This record gives sequence, structure tokens and C-alpha cells, in this order.
Amino acid sequence: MSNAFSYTHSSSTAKPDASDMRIGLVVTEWNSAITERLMTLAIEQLKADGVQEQNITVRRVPGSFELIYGCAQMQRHGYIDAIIALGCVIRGDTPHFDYICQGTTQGLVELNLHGTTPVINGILTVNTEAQAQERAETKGQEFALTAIQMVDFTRQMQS
Ligand code: DLZ
Repeated sequence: MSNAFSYTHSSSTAKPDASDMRIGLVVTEWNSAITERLMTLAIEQLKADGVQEQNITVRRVPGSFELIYGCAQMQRHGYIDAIIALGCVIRGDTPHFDYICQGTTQGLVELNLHGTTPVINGILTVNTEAQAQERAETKGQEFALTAIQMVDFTRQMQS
């Protein structure tokens, strides 16, 4: 497992100490083959970057629309420093795709604006399952890195 900070940051950027960071993941059961893969790779990356296994919390919700409530609950009760919302919305023959994407995006925006914990938008929005499978191989790691960066950002603001 590569260390995300070694390939996405210049050598002058200090790697954040993630050893005491508490990261939550809220994961959908819809398209679970994709979301479980995102979760597995995200957790592997978190650990590779120093997050302790006991500081990683996973909770599941039915679909992407429920990520909003799930993340809001975790913000309130989770004792968590950053939350990764993992979902996958695949375009179908109905307008559902657009409603779900708009609704969940807006909901996660609200949580970032008004909550005290950063929420990472880890929802894949794709046309086909094949696209989702391809993206799932790299995106979980990116979401993990983003969560660590946002905890580090918060700590810098507070120091
Ligand atoms: C209803 C629905 C549909 C059609 N497609 C998806 C999808 O591709 N990905 C996903 O995460 N959830 C989907 N859902 C379920 C909604 O997110 C939600 O669970 C239901 O509308 C109930 O609120």
C-alpha cells in the first residue's frame, strides 16, 4: 500500500500525524459491491497513512440519500474528526439519478457548512457499473487522503 502523501504532495509538505485521528465511514448498501470496495481501499489507505484501526468507525445506511442523515448523526454522536460518505449512484432510465445526486450533494454541502466535522463526498456518480468498478479502484484512497487533510486543516486552524 502506497503512502498517499508521498505521491500527491511535494517533498516540502509535512505528512500530518494521523495516529490519533478518528475517521468515520458511512457506507451505502445500494451498489454494495462498489461501496464495499471503496470502503476497503479507503481503510487500507487510512491505515497506511497512520490512522489506528480502533479509531476507524464504519456504519451502513440503505442508499445514497440516507448518507445525509447517517453523516449528520455521526457528526452529532460519533466522537469523530472527519467523515467519509461512500455511495455509488448509477444512471438508470428514470430521473431518479438526477434527484438523488442533487439531493445528496446539497445535503452534504449543508453538513459541511453547518456541522463541526468535515464530510468528504465519496459518492461515485456514473453512467455504468463498469465505470463504477474502474473508479472504485482509485477513489477510496483519494477520499481517505482528503479526510486526513481536512482533519489536519482543522487542527491547524485551532492551533
Ligand atoms: C432509489 C435508488 C435508485 C433508483 N438508485 C440508487 C443508486 O443508484 N444508488 C444509491 O445509493 N441509491 C439509489 N436509490 C436509493 C436512494 O438512495 C434511497 O435509498 C431511496 O430513495 C430511499 O430514500
